[in-house]
Amino acid sequence: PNTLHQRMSEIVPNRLSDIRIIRTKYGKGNLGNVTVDMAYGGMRGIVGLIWEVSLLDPEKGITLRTHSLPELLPRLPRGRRGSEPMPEGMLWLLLTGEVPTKEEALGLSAELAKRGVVEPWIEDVLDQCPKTLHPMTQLSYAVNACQHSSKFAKAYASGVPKDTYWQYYFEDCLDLIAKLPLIAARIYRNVTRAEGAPPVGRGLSVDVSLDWSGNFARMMGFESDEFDDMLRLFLTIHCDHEGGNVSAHTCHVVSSALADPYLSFAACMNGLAGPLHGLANQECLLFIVKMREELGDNASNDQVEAYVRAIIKSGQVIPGYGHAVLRKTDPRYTCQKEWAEMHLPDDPLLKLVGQLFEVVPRVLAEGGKVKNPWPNVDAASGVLLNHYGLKETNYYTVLFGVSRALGVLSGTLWARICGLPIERPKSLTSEEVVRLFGPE
Ligand code: FCX
Repeated sequence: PNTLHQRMSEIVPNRLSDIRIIRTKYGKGNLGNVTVDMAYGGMRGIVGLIWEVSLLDPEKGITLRTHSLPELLPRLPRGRRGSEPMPEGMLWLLLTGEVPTKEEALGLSAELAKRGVVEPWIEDVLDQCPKTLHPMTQLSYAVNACQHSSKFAKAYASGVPKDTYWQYYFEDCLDLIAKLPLIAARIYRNVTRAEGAPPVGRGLSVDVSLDWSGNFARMMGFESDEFDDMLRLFLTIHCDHEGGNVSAHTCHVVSSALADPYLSFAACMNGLAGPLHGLANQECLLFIVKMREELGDNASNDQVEAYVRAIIKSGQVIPGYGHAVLRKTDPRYTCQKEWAEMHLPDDPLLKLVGQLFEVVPRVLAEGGKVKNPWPNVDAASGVLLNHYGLKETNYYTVLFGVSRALGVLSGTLWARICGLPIERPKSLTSEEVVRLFGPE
């Protein structure tokens, strides 16, 4: 079968010629007006980015290379073990636009396993982190450190031609994706070790007979096939959500200065660690667990509603609900909820997830302030992880981050393939707004 690099080398020239035609034909097309409110309002609705690998529709949710999630999941190849798609297949799709064959996905899996090594001093650095250092901080720290072996940074410094940049970028992206399970599993083992126990030390390594996700699960210390499948699903569906969200956009802007994939992705992880973005999956499980502690296992919908109203009244948000772009239930929530209903129907936390779905959208919709009252990707994921024994909520965003690497590095690599320039939108001061629009 084709390797990913071979296939990319065939696709890139054709795609670049398509893009040249698109720009010649439509380059002067108008993408909309920008108002002062949009500039103050988090740039909502301003179209200002090209992100080749995915597109978010407010009603239908994410499309990955034109495929909706429910249509794509059954089509992605399964590995030698398990019944859920291999995230490697998603990576192939995002980079090439083509659903890979099973052989191609397995080939990519083997290639990632071969590349999955981390310099020993970086392992030592992680072992020296205090257990109390947030796992996302440790992740960002380790990814930055891996920049030491960036092939792109070295090639750039040696003056390679611009049209070959993407080849080195590609190498770094695959190396980084391959290293992530090892890095993230080490962080997990260190933060969950018993009080007084030594850190992981030597001896954690990738098994070349396992897939990317299987390796990750095994190195974290999880052994069951069902956990492996749940992780495959999690890592496949959290990969990308078009280019303007905080993590993807951060990766894109940092990389536009030709910072290598390690530096760009570490910055992206710092954005994902914000509570309004990726950290919401941690917040979400904490919210559900606390609600259960207060209301018990047989709470009525009326009690759940009163609880939710009190939280909103105190000025807090309901984690797992709302979205900046989506205006319907997130399909990523739906597929996790369906998995949970099939595999853990009696989990008491799942019952609360269902009750929240019955109550929260109606409550949030009152008054019309919240633009999307429906659940997002984070509303169900914590319950799945918790069910299989992954109970350390402050680790959840690391799992999100490992998955996000597939999407943001694919989107960013395509930005380098297209030779997009350094990003530099114009900003204004408030005085300038008055000068432009106000009375003399
Ligand atoms: N609970 C309570 N209030 C909410 C709310 C929620 N879940 N979602 C939005 N609101 C409030 C906002 O706080 C804002 O209030 P303000 O005007 O007093 O500041 C108002 O409704 C309008 O916000 P809206 O335009 O609908 O939403 P934004 O685009 O500003 O923000 C997020 C979108 C996702 C940040 C917001 O809905 C939120 O805070 N949700 C809870 C946190 C969460 O689940 N984040 C994860 C999102 C995502 F899936 C991810 O990135 O991982």
